[in-house]
Amino acid sequence: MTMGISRRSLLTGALGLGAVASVGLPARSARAASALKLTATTRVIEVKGRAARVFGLTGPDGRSGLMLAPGERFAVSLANQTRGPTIVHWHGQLPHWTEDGFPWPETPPIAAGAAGAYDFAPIPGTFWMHSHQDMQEQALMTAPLIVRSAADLADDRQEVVLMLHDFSFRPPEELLAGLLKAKPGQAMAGMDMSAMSGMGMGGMKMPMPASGSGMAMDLNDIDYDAFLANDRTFDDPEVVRAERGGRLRLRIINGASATQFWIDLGGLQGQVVAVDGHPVLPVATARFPVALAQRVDVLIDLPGPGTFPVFAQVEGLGARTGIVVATPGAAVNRLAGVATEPAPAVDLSLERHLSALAPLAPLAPRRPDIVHTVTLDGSMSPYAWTMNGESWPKGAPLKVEKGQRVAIDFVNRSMMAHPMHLHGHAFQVVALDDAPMSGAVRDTVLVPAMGRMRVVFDADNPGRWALHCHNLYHMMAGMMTELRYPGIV
Ligand SMILES: [Cu+2]
Repeated sequence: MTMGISRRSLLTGALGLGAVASVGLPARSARAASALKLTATTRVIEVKGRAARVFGLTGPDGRSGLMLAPGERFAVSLANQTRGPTIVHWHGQLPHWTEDGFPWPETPPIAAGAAGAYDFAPIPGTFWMHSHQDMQEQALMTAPLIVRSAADLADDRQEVVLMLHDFSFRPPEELLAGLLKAKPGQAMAGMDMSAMSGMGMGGMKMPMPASGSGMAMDLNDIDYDAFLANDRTFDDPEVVRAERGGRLRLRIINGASATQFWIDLGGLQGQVVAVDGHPVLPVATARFPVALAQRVDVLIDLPGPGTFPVFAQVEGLGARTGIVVATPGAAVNRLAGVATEPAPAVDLSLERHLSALAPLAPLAPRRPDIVHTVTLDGSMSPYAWTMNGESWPKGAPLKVEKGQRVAIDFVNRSMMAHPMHLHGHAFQVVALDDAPMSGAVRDTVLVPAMGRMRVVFDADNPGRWALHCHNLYHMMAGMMTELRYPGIV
């Protein structure tokens, strides 16, 4: 058995959540002729010893999500086997707007018992899928969407998917209602925290980093019951078996609804090689943040035999989750679900070091044809979040025309960082707080509290596209707008 084959068979055993690549298997070619079946369903998982009924998105092999081979089309039939309507967004992919999985009037949700069809050429990288219907995302209607490239195959690394979630036993509608009940002037810090905790509300404050202003930023709107890595808590983590000296490609997906994490590789060194599916110049790191909806690909070469936990710690808290990588025969001991020190607020410490491998305009920087300024405002009490002063569905769409180079200046005037996501386009980060950079190409960027950020993209995908904060509760409270091309509606 060659090393390559043994890696591939290891891979099959190691992917707890991500769909397994059946690369090289005869089934693959047969599959291309017909759509891959993806099922929106309900399932029961165990969280802290209690059964929890959650949603799921199950691929043709019975695992969560999809993994596509190099060059394979995203030809998918999505069967809705839940009791209500759903619609699933292929986060970061660039399909025709009517296949994006957003509930526009022209693209209504899939009724219970019905199916939707999708067919487009996906871009390679680490992506994910999640419901854009109501608050189904919080109830785990989320899954990995991995599109492998020929280079991935040639690199022959063991693929490990690490998908993060926040979890509450309470229905998300109840959590949102609790937040919306906050009255003006009810400062979160001064509230009876035990009562708030009973309502599932977090709303903690932390001093602004690198600011002598004494201002406090807001974190963690919701007081969650658990944090999951590949659907499991750290009391009972997924154990990924790897060879001694194994070479891994860790695909981290923050699929949480309102929680941002610090990834800590424990004793390992990693190289960040892609964010949001888009390659970057490698950055060596052992600890880095991953904002809501973002993905980070990290190459890790194991130094030898042993047990290697990969921690994901919640910003502002000691709570953590993660997975454990272990070589054959290595003992796996129980790890504490709470770190000794709370993690700081998630920041731009990684973002500042990122540089796209394929920037938008590598040789002749082109000035934007149009600049849209998008102000981000809001507060925890009253719980209201706006873009350009308006709450979705109110507000004027941002207009762009095909062929334009578009800049969006995000101006955050609130005390909370917002992970802003644009559908249907990949943008490049070109300025942080007015300092120019040739940053990462992404689909989701964290705009820091009281910070500014410029992203630029080429308007090449006509349609109606959502632009919103990926904190689910902020989006539900109105932090969403539309990017619209002429002639669509
Ligand atoms: Cu937000």
